[in-house]
Amino acid sequence: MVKLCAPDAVVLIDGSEEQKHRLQQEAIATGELIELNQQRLPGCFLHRTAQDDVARTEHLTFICSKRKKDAGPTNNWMSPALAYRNAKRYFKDSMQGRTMYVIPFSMGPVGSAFSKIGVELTDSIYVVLNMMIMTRVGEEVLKHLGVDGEFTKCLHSKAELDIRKRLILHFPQDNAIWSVNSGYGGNVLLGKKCLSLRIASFVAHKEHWLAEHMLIMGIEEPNGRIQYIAGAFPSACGKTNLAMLVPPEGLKRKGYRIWTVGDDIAWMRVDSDGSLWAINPETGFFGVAPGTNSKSNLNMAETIKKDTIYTNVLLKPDGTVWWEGADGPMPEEGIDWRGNSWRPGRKDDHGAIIKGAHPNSRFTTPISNCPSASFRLEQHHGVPISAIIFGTRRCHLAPLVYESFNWQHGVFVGATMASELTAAQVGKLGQVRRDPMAMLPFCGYNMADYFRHWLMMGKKMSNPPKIFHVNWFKTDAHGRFIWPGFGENLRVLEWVLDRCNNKVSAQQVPIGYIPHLSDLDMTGIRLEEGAMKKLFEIHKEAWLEEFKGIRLFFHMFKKNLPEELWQEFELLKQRFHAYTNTH
Ligand code: OXD
Ligand code: MN
Repeated sequence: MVKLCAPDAVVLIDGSEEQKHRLQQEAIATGELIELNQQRLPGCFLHRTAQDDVARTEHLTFICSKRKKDAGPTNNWMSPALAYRNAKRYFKDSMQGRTMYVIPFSMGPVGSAFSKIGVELTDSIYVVLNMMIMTRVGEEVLKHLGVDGEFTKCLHSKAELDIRKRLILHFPQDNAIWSVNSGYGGNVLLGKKCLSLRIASFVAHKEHWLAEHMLIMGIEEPNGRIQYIAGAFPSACGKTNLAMLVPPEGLKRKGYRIWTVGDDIAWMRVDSDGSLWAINPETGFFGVAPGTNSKSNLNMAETIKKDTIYTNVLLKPDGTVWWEGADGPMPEEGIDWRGNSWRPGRKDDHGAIIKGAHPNSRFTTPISNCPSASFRLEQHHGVPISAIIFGTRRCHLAPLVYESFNWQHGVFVGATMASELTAAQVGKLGQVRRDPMAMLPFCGYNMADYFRHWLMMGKKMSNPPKIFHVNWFKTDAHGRFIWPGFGENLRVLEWVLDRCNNKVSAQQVPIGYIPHLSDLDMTGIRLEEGAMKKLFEIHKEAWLEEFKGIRLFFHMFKKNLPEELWQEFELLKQRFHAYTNTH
């Protein structure tokens, strides 16, 4: 790789504080990082990306399996030979005048049976410093790897940061990832989406475990019992907030405590007790800044006060940072994410208000700083999962919560997940996008095989987690959210755990089990008249309409779709056939 990229120097990242400090100073000197006010935000820095390099570029992301059908109909595919050839052109001499950093990293506690090792080569100090927050990095990893250990070979170069030459390539058969011409986290912190989801899902299929786009949280009752939930939600649907939820006033008397294990990725294995156990392979959060404040997420607001790298937020004159929806008043001036001088209310040439922070501006921050961080983060065997929840964003269709009938039906629920696009995404507002298990952009192999793998995993467990579906986003006739969300979501999780613990019965409807309303603790919360009824309405016509989308989606996989999913679809249709709108 040195021969290909031709760096001036090669530096091995040892994971030491001294080296980190040196790199921070170097990045400040080159302008890659801006040092923030160290009294107010100790250990914090700001970074700005190129203006066309602010989010994951799914259309430039490829699964380069030998056969196209192994990537499946939902992934972009390129043959390995062509992908290597194309990318080599961009990597050629790309590090001239730069240093190549060699980052040995472990996803998961070093030495755990869950964990996987990667080595990322990069010409970006920003990447090095972010990887030091997000993963376990350095000599300890190399020692564990030994001279002949298996590792994912990750190559990254900023090259020219040219979007026309950007490629994010995954070679599952070679256990390799090549990323070029980007500096955006999701494209370049190769331990995250690229290794821990796309490559890991491929490996997990072979090795009989699950690599999922899921948060992991523990809910502790006053008697000290902690139960863990894993939850898959599409990007930007509140996974991070849920993972570190603060119990609402009305439930305070019950003395719950929430433990955050992870906010984005879960690796799960069947243990000898027949249950599913999970680790979060990461050690940091790469969270969305806008909307984060001490009301929406108190634990995160505390976490990001130190040791944090901010990307594309507004810089205030006092050397602190701000974003739309941050705590405190809107600043009177600042430098926006593009590096331009900014004042509130200023408009661009099209008459749109210029934002201080990019809507996808981020912070990279260590989990260990989080007040709700689980004490089991370093435990090699992970935590046992009692329930899996699949969450979507639907204005009308899905009720606040329902439980699947069994594992196979739960897999169908996950496989048919879909969300309505929001203003933050490209596409028609309200348009539905299928996002099975929230893995559409992250599954490293054919999704039909992935569904089959999920079905098979259910058969391996004598005590599988129960599978639920939630939707925090139902709206009323005026387009307002009916459910307040945030901490109040604990009321729903409480019911989920009551079901896992066989404490309450439920009502059967065609899509699954929904709560008896009296089983949801609504102490201290007042919703509008009829709100609860609306939250649990099952609209036959709307579901019949939904079936068209499901059928189209399933047909994409042709004969490869597991028969069990067609069966579940049939059963669902039959249950609706016998159903009249009673709710
Ligand atoms: C993320 C994402 O950044 O899902 O976590 O896009
Ligand atoms: Mn994510």
